[in-house]
Amino acid sequence: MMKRNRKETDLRVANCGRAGFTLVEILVAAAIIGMVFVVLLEAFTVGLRMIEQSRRMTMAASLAEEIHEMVLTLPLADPEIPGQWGLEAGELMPPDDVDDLDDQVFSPPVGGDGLVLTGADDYAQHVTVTSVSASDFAVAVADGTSNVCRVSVSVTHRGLEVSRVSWVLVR
Ligand SMILES: [Ca+2]
Ligand SMILES: [Ca+2]
Repeated sequence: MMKRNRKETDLRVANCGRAGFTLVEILVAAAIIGMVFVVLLEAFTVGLRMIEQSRRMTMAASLAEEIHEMVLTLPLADPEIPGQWGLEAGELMPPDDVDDLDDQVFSPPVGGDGLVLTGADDYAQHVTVTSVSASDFAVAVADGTSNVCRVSVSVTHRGLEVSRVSWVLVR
């Protein structure tokens, strides 16, 4: 009887040595899990930031395109008062010539039809129109003295520029 009890005790002692984890092992495992969690959280945050940045750039490109559509069918000079640069007296948006858009800021942004777009209140379209030389589009000339102009659109989100595009119009 004594012999059997002693054997059982020896077995239990031996099993206790192998089963379970030590405090050090648990702390090391917790530290590793913590580090992995921090890395995953950081990757997730960076991913979200990139998605948001991509969404803003797509929206900015779309808002610049709205201005492009707006000017496509407009004459360079006003049909009634062709010699004046900018909005003619008493005129309001939408424009009836391209130079009406010079130094205009649309906040909230407008569509190609001049109507305010919904769902884009944090964005603004800043438009400049510059006359350029017909022989060298990189050379600016006095406003209204050329049949070529460069239209530039800067799109901002909460005051920070997201994109800037420009194109040349020849009439
Ligand atoms: Ca006009
Ligand atoms: Ca005008």
